[in-house]
Amino acid sequence: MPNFSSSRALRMRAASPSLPLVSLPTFTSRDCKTARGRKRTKNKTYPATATKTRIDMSEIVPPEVRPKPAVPAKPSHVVPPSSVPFVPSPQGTGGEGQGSGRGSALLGYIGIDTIIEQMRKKTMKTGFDFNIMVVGQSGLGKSTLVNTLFKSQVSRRSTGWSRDEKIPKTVEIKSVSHVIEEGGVKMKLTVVDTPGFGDQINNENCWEPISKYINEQYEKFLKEEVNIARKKRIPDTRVHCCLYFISPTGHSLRQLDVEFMKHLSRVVNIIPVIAKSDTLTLDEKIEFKQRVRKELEACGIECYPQKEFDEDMEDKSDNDKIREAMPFAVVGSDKEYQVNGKRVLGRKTPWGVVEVENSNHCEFSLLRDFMIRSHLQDLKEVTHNIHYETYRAKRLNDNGGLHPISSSGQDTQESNL
Ligand SMILES: Nc1nc2c(ncn2[C@@H]2O[C@H](COP(=O)(O)OP(=O)(O)O)[C@@H](O)[C@H]2O)c(=O)[nH]1
Ligand SMILES: [Mg+2]
Repeated sequence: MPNFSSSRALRMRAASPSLPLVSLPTFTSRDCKTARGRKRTKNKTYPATATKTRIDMSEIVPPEVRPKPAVPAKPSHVVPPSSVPFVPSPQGTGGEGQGSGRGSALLGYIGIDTIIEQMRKKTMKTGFDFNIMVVGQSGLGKSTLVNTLFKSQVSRRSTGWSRDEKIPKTVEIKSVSHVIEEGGVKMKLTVVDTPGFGDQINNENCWEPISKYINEQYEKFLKEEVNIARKKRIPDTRVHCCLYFISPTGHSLRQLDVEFMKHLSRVVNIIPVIAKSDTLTLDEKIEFKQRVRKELEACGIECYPQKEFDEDMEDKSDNDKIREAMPFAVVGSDKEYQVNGKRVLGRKTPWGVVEVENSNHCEFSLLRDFMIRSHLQDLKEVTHNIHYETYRAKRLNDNGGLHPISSSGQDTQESNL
C-alpha cells in the first residue's frame, strides 16, 4: 500500500503539530508565490535598469552603514511553533550586511516563525470553505461515502433500492452546506449532489449541466472579484473536488464515464473512485483498477493530482504514488460492528465484516488521507490558480479587458464558456 504520509501538508503538520491541516486563506493564492501560482507570476515585469542599462560600478553608492539593531532576547511568551529548539546563529556568519540574497544568519530572535501561529489564529477565526461534488449513477453509494468521509450526515442518503423517490428525468444539481468544527477550526463544507446523472436511457451530454454549474461558480467568484466595492472575503462556492463514482462492473469504463471525465477534467479536480468495491474480489479489483488507469491514459484524461502541476521532485514522487494507486476502490458505511473487541465502521457480508478504515480491506482511508489530510489545501489552490485562472483569463479576454461587471441583474447571466 502506498504511503502518503510524507506529502507536503503532513510534513508541515509534523513540523508544526499545532498547525491545522486547513487552508490559510490570506496566504493561499493571491499573495504567496507557489509553484501552482507560477502562471500568475510569469509575466512579472522587472525595472528596465535591471536588464538593459549597463551599470557603471563607480556610480554605485555603498549602502549606508546602519547601526546594528538592538536585538531583544526572544520574548518568553513567544513559543516557536516548531519543536526544533531555536539555535541562534554565530555572529558574523552568513554574509551579514552584504545583501547577498542568501539566507542571512540572524543575530537573535526576531519572531518570523510566529507567522504560522498568526495564520493559524486567523484561520481559526475565519474558517474556510471546502466544496465537494459527487457524480455517478444513483445507488453507487455517493451519499454514504461522503457521510463516511466526514463522519456525519452531510449528504442525504437514499433509503435503498426500493425508494419512493423518483429518479429525476434530467440531471439536477443540489447542494447542502454544513459547518463542521474540529480542533477549533471551522470548515464550511458544501456537498454538491448530481441526482439523475447516468440514470437515463440516453445519457448523452449529461455532463453538460454539471459543467455549466461549475462554470457558474467561477463566474460568481469573478463578478465579486472585479466589483469595485468588493467583499472583504469572497464567498467561495467553486467546486474544489469532484468525486467521480465508477460502477464496480469489473469490466471497463463506460462511454458515459469517459465522456464526463474528458469534458470536466480540464475545469475541475476529478478524483475517480471505484464504488462499492466490496462487491469485487481482490483480483477483480486489481485488474479493474489497472484497466481503468490504462483507459484514462489512452483517452488523455488527467485526473487530480495532475502531473503537469507537480511543484518539484518531492511533490512528483508523492503524487506518483497516488496516481499509481488510483482509482481508489472504496467502501462506505455508517454502521458500526464489533471486531476484535473494537467498534469499527464496516459492512457485513457472508464472509465477515469489511472494515471501511482498514487499508487491507479497501482504500477508503487512503482516499480520506489524500483528499483531506494531505491535499485539501492543494485542491483549493489548484482550483484557484489553475481552473479558475483559466476561466478568468478567457472570460476577461472575451470581455475585451478587465471591465468591472455590475452585479445588478447579472446573476442569471450564463457564461458563454
Ligand atoms: N455493498 C455496498 N453497498 C453500499 C456501499 N455504499 C453504499 N451502499 C448502499 O447502497 C445504497 C445506495 O447508497 P447511497 O449512498 O444512497 O447511493 P447514492 O444514490 O449514490 O447516493 C444504500 O443501500 C447503501 O447502504 C458500499 O460501499 N458497498
Ligand atoms: Mg445520494
